[in-house]
Amino acid sequence: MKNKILTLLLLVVTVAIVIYSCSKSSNQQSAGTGTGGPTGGASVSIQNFAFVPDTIRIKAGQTVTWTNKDSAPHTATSLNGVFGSNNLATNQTFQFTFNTAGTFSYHCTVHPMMATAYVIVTN
Ligand SMILES: [Cu+2]
Repeated sequence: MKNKILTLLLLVVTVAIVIYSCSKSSNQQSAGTGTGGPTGGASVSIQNFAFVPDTIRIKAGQTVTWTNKDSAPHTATSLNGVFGSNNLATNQTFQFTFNTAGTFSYHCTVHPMMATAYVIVTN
């Protein structure tokens, strides 16, 4: 009888440890997916044929870095010619520094069906 209780106790502790370590590792994953670079810029991922996030706000003088997370090529191309990347392969990046305030809309020239995204620059 005492052995049964000890075995049960051991089982409960083991399950508790497994649940704790699982929740701990998922917390670490979500902590790593923040936006905003370390040097006062911002980062945009291009994934699943969308710019994520689709709207970012930065201060004049800050740099935006786009990273293509898809296997398909994409571009980040300003609608009014302010900036434009080449075709970005998987994990390739493109950077542009916005020195003037305004709202800059951009899209992907490879995929016209991809939604337009925005960089909002304030002073
Ligand atoms: Cu694209």
